Amino acid sequence: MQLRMSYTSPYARKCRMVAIETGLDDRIEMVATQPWAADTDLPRDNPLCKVPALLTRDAGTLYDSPVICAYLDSLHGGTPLIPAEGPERWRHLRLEALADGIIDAAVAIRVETAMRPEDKRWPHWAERQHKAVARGLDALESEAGDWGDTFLMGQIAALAALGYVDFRGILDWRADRPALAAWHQKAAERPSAIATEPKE
Ligand SMILES: N[C@@H](CCC(=O)N[C@@H](CS)C(=O)NCC(=O)O)C(=O)O
Repeated sequence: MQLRMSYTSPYARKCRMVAIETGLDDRIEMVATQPWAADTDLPRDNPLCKVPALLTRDAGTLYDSPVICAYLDSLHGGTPLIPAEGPERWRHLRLEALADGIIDAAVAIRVETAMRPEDKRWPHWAERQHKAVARGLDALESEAGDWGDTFLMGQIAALAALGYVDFRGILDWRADRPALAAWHQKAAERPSAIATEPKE
């Protein structure tokens, strides 16, 4: 399999962490791809021109990150990262959606501040995204105290979201969210987290 990814993308980081946590990383070749490059051939594999995209033998090319994570989770014989059924399944899929939403808002802030020409910026839009990040992190704070050592899909996505918020300096979140900060400090020491830390 080949994963078209970038080393800064939090969405790709979710997939890379899932690959490591499930022992599939040896079967996946990382193909660094810059989706914003003018001459990129990425639309050949993902018409949306976004990373990540996973090229597989049996299922064609897959996107986006929740689909890729679910596919990888179907390939191994260990404990599923997405529980197969019951309330836990929906808890983890909801947590992933929450974390992805935090990432969406953080990426929008990044685009607004680092890429959009200054005369085209819309402060109201940026403020909405900042509020979404803050509320999303508050929601994670309300649950993180119960996570203990559990590290399944919801926690993987949460770690990717927090890592990106830190990497881009979006929000100084720790002081008001002690349970999440304590959880993050420990979870960030996992080999899958260390191996996938965002870098330019
Ligand atoms: N919902 C998608 C989002 C993917 C995404 O937005 N990736 C960013 C990189 S962090 C990208 O490729 N952006 C290029 C663009 O928006 O044109 C997923 O979960 O995979």
